[in-house]
Amino acid sequence: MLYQQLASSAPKGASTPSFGTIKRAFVCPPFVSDLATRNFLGLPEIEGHPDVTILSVPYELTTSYGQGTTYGPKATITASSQVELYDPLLPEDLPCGFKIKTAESWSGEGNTLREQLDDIEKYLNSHQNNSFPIILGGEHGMLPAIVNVIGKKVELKDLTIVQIDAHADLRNELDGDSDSHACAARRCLDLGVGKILQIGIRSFSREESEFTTKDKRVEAWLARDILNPCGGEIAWRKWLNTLSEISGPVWLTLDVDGLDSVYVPTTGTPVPGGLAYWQVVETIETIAAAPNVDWLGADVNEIVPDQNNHVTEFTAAMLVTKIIAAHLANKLEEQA
Ligand SMILES: [Mn+2]
Repeated sequence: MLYQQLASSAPKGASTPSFGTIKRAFVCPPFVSDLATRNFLGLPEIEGHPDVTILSVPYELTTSYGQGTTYGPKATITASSQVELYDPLLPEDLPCGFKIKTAESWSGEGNTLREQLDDIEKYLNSHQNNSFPIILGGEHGMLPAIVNVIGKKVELKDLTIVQIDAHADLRNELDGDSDSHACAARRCLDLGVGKILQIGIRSFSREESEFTTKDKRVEAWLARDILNPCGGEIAWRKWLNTLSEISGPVWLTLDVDGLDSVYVPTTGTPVPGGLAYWQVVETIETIAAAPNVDWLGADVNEIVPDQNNHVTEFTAAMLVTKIIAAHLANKLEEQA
């Protein structure tokens, strides 16, 4: 798809993507088939009830630095056509006898931030069908809309959100805006979420640091502690143990900037000193394998493609594939 076409399909209010002189646009590689840009992993269309649904929310209004997350979902789906269908967790290649559906993208209705978040909620509600949802973003500001939808299924006080992120996203407001992506986790607590476990955090304000210390609903695992050459491994094992011991419903929110900027060079706010790719994989696999967890789904957000560097969307596509494989491995175990 041409950059111009994508720009015209961008949500109202999203500004022209720019990052210094680099154009933040997604230009489809020339040899990619139509199916590859439409369906995750380039899989054929399915009939009947899906086991996994890939949803696209190209939402961007409050990104504070680099822009272009609005092109993230499409770029991730296209990149996924190059991801291997083999995963060691599964006895057969993906889709491993299951049905994976890539839904039509959210179209960006609404003139204000609030209206757009309400419209995202409507879109997510229209795809509530007992399949496992994976939501591609778009910016992290969509998280409270997702939580509102989850709140229709489970008591939010019982919900644990596992947040992979460079930022705490616990500000009460940013630039006078309480719906900013920088406030996403704080708004989830306001909605009644019982627990937020954060990993990879390394960029936060004094206000956020004090909030985390005071509010027992938030546990922040700082990147500096888990990656420390002295004792980092011990902290990392504690993190994995904490995940294994979660009981009840879990939602995974994966802001790709939680990974080190090497893996996500074009995300909105790339931050050095972050998680390794394999640490994110291990986090996903540990949530999936936790004996008392009811894993409800995941969102993978802040994906910003670039014309000259496809690493960010490939990282996202591979992690989404891992989420699918880990979920389906669980399903197979339940069926056994
Ligand atoms: Mn975030």
